[in-house]
Amino acid sequence: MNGKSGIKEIVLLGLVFFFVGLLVLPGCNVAPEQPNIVVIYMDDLGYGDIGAYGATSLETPNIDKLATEGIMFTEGYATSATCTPSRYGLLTGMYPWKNKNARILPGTAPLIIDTAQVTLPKMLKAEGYITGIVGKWHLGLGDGVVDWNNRIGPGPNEVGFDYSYIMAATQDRVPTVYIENGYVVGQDPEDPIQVNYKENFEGEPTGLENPELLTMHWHHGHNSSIVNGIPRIGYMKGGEEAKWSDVDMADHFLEKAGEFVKQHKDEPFFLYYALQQPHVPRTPHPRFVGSSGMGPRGDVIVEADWCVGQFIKTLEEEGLLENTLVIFSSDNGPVLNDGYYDDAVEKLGDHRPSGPLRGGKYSLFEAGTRVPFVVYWKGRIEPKVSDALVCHLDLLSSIASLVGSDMKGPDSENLLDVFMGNSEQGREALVIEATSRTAFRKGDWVMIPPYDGPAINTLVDIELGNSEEYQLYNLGNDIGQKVNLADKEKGRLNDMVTEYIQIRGEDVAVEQLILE
Ligand code: NG6
Ligand code: CA
Repeated sequence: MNGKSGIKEIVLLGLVFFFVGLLVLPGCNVAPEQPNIVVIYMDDLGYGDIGAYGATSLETPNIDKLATEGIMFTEGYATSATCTPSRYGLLTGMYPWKNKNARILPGTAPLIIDTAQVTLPKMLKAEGYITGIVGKWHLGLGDGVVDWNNRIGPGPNEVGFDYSYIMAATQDRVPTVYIENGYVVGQDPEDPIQVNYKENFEGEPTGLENPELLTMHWHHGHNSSIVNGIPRIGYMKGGEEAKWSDVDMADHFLEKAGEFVKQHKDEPFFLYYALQQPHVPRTPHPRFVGSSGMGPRGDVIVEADWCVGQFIKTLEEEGLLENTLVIFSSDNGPVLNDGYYDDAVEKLGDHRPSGPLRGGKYSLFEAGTRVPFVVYWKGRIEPKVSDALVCHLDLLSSIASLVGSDMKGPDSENLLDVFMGNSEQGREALVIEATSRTAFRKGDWVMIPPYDGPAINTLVDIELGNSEEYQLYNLGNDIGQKVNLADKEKGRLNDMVTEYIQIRGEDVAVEQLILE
């Protein structure tokens, strides 16, 4: 080898080492992996509802195990304090307040995700994953008029799910039937299903007019059609054979989730397992009745915890646990009386579903959106408690980064290092939402702009966060949002309002801008 080519080779070798180094250095692009991905999503489970997050009067050993053996985020947020917008944010990586239709939907609402939009399942499907949803949907179905007796679409299958086994909206809304890949399960052409949210079908009993038929009584709303003795929101006729059994719902979804896993154990899969608990109506299977001593709300949390344990056991038995990234969270904060007399308030004892946080479901205060948020991957993620600021929004871009996709959600930050436990650098800022109102979190501080409307929703007994004044809290030393520092911290307040308006857009600016 002559001198010149020797130098060339050394330079080339150096370059090779440099690029190989880039690949293996922590924080740099690591070769993509394809673990199975499971999102276990609860409905209305509060920050304080599980043992690992501080509950002492409720036992949730299976969820606690995920939290203590995975990363337990103490500052993990849903995008919204109600279901539809929250799930919209999770699946699309886009702030729900950017879509005016992302608000609590009736069972007849059209699909609110654009079929051209990037979604978490679509991104994974493009990377070769089989994708499935089992459980609550609540993002609308169809494009205006739905015939429940034919194929119902567009729906989950048109926004990225290969397989769907869902309830259309909520357990308290009609239609009270399961829908598999767009078809009502057990649909009988001789007994067609009709659904109407405005008026009843002639001769059909209602919760309002037929209290004698009820096994559960309504407190507010929930006085339309009666199914299984439970009055619902909306009217439904027909489909007798197809109607679900409320007390069997948890077992049913668990079985479907398990079937999906077993069927697809040999290929990378994504499963969105969206449990219905502890949303109303709370209908524990008889074997869980009385299990919590707290009435149906506690009982269905114990039931859900059992489901989570069984589901993880299935992953384990199939030899998949070490190759599955599990994310556990809840769509929004807790509520006790959400429209039925079910002893949730009366039997609460000293349990605090919101933990140390103020507010609850529907609220702009912390308990509305700050939720249990756990990331677990056996053998891969080291256990820890993290106080990095993370949001469901971020899962799309972070998981994309894990599997080697360059798709991103519009508002989704790539926090893969945080979710894998290698960094504490979460988001710097986040806009949270509650029933179409928004607030702004930056660092430890949260700013809630003035809103009209009652301070408390007296029906559900939850502080909503409305005030004529700006509110500014330092969550670093005031997690319960007790001291409003808006007057004392004028400079910070101004900065936060300015940044918030930049993110939210000028339409919110006019009434909310502070003028000194
Ligand atoms: C409310 C319902 C409540 C619950 C909620 C949706 C009434 C009076 N209240 O309108 O019971 O169904 O919608 O909850 O009807 S969520 O978790 O799906 O957002
Ligand atoms: Ca919910």
